[in-house]
Amino acid sequence: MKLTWVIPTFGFFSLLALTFSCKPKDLGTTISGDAAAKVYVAPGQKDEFYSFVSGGFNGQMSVYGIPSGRLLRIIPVFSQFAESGYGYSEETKPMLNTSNGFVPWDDSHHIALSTTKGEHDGRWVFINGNNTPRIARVSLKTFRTEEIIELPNSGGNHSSPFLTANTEYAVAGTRFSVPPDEVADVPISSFKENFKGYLSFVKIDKTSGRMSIGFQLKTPAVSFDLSRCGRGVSDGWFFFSCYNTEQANTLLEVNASQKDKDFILAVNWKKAEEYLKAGKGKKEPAEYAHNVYDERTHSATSTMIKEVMTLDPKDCPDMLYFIPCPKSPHGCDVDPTGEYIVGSGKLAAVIPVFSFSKMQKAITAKKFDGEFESIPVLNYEAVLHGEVQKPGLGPLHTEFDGQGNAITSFFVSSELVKWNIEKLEVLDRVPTYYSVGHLSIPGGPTMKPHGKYVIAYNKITKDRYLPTGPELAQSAQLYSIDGNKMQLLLDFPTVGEPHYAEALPAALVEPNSVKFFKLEDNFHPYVAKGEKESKVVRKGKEVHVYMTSIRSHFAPDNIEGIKVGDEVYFHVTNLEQDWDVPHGFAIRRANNAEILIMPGETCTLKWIPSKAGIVPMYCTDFCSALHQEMQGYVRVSPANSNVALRWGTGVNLDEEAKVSLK
Ligand code: RUQ
Ligand code: CUA
Repeated sequence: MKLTWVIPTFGFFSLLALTFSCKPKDLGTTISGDAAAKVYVAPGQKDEFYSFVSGGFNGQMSVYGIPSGRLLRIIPVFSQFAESGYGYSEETKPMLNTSNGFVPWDDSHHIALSTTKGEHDGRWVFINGNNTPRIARVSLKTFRTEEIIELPNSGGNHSSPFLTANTEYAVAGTRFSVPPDEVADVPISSFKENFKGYLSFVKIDKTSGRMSIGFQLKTPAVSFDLSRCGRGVSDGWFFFSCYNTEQANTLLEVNASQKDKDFILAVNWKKAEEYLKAGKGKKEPAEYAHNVYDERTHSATSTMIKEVMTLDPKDCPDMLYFIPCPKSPHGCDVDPTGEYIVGSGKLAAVIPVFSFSKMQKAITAKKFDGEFESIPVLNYEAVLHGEVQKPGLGPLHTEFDGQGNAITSFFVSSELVKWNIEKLEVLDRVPTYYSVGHLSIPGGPTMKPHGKYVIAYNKITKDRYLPTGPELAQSAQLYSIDGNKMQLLLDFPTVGEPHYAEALPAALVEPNSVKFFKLEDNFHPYVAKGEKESKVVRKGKEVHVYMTSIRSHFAPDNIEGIKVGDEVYFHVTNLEQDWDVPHGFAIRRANNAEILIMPGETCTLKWIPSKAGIVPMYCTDFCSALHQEMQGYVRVSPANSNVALRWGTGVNLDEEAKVSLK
């Protein structure tokens, strides 16, 4: 490998940063006359696409309608979320459990919509937890996080989650190589001996979507950045961009930018499966949480798993190959046919496009340029389809329009560039306002892009919107791509920092959307399926309130006999059996949160009264004209009092209250 650009390279990038402000010259305020009509979704009309957008450092996912850019929902995944009580209710707390205990906030980057035969199937959306390495699965029926699995031996789960064409696996590559969890305490300077890269292959059950770690590949210690699976001709393969092949452990901005070329790692995962079957895997000790939300009990459980299957490439020849790729590649994207693999070297001056069939030939003919830690390095020229010349500065990500073209985002030169994959010719470029990271074409990463629009997800959006103090909204920009020229149609602010986003036709999701949960299918251990079943049960200091809510009262709404220091659980079942009639529940002096209960669901708020007195509780979600009347009282008595436990709704407790026998 050439080492020509050692110092000049660092200078080159700094120079880029200095000379190119991220702000294009024209402010992009003049857009053509019919732009508004193209994104106008009239009142009462619905959008054509759902777009699932990562919330970045907020650890959530948000859902927008496209083309209007209207925010429809925020789905909490890796962070507590006050709007729904996620991570606050007793039922959802286990979702945020990890080998490091309860973690209420994470950073998310990449969205992955499930596919069947390489096309969107509208079943699930996956997203990564970056800091505490995890993958989550969200149901597109309920728009709720159903499952989270932690990944051992990983640090910074960035290259994640990427799905195989039939959603057999979600894969995840570690961004920070680290020593295996079991060998944790080593000198940092022993990077080359002790650190490893780990690629996790998380199996996904065909019907239930349930995740389990199939195996982890132990690879040389590099930083895995992004990935895509093969499809069509390259089905059975995975491609991961890697940087820091210098294996630096300090000042990476210089030390990991030394080499002229880093790598794309090509993984034959079908072969890995064969090696596993042949008994080449090793079970190693590990510790990671697997959290599952069960729709029947409306509750999550967290299980700690103690071992993981690993495969060492040393025992598995012909499974991994390195493709040299200029220079610190970020995005690694595979075109809809599966033949072309696009590496976006964020410090490179060209976009290299690799050919899968050439790669196969090069492997057979053993056209290798040596090895990197015993993994063959393919000859660059032998696997190269060609390079896109002068595409722009700082290429990051590429999506496909399904018409044989690719569109790449350029962070440094702040633009989207469209180019032809076969001919490698630049066809069109448009400015973005300002620094674009990811981009998204509906269906763009699948075998059948839906096309029509490209959305640029921009950072550093100075003066694009009304100022809001030191922090500004990040911005999505929607362009039409169905004409010859890309045309800017709309700006809309986003929640958090959008990294990746993926959009699919509403028709794949809308018909399956759950309207409410059937009460008869509610198997929550503390459900009350009617007001008659509402009750208060004391077990020592623990008090369980089996409460119901219906427009516009709670049962019970008067409770006495609660004592200071009790551990009170309000298990509220929403008896409504109609769409969009949630009830909320809040009680004074709760130091946890409020809860929001969907029709047919049971949700639990834990409350430890700290003072004697009369404590009001009420519904927090405007549910009827008499919402303001939806309230009640709890009498809290001193710890040593002998006020009887009694409760009711619409009765005088002194005359006809229900009294607990316990
Ligand atoms: S990475 S720009 Cu995770 Cu490109 Cu967001
Ligand atoms: Cu129930 Cu407001």
